[in-house]
Amino acid sequence: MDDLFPETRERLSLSSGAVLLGGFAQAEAQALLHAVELITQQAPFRHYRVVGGGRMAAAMTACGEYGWVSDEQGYRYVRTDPLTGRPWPALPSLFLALAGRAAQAAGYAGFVPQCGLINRYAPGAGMGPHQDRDEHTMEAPVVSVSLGLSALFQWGGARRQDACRKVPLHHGDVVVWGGPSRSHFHGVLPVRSAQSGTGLGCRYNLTFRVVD
Ligand code: MD3
Ligand code: FE
Repeated sequence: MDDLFPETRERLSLSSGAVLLGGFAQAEAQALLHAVELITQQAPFRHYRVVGGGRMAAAMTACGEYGWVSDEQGYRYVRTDPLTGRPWPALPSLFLALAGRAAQAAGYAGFVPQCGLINRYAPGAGMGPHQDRDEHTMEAPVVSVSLGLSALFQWGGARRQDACRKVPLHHGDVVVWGGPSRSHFHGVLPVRSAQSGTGLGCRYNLTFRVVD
């Protein structure tokens, strides 16, 4: 999955409000990963249970005013990390600034996230098609940043049965999901190793969200 023509990926409108900013976070990638490392010292990665049994293939943690969790009460945003009983670590200013700049570049001014959700995919891990609708407001876009191993993102439509398009996401890519795209189905095919030249053994995805 080498990126032979990165210039053609610089800015790509996926559909109805979603904009791929290829390599937008590349220059900051190491700093972002360092910030992730610091966050996970306070709020370690964990595998949540999924409704219906089993556990999520991606390990997760969060920072900011809210974190997303899955427990016996279902999927929801909470202010306290259930693993530690402490508030989630603060959103680093690096995250806030990047999310704001990316949203701005995609046409969404004044984006101030309340949650930075961090997903870690070991080789073989993916995420089945789903909608993100646990936030109490769907007005704001979601900003996502891909780091480490590449992945094939599955981009669907407003209905589960709508056709999916496969979009490769590479180290440093940022996607802003606003407007109608905000409620579209999406997923991640199982990540394969040996897809990246970053030297990282996993894929990391940061998503920045407004919750309420
Ligand atoms: C489109 N994460 O955390 S990021 C998730 O790569 C999630 O870890 C995937 O789906 C990942 O919920 C995909 C891209 C993404 C994130 C949120 C969205 C696309 C989205 C919300 C609405 C529409
Ligand atoms: Fe999602």
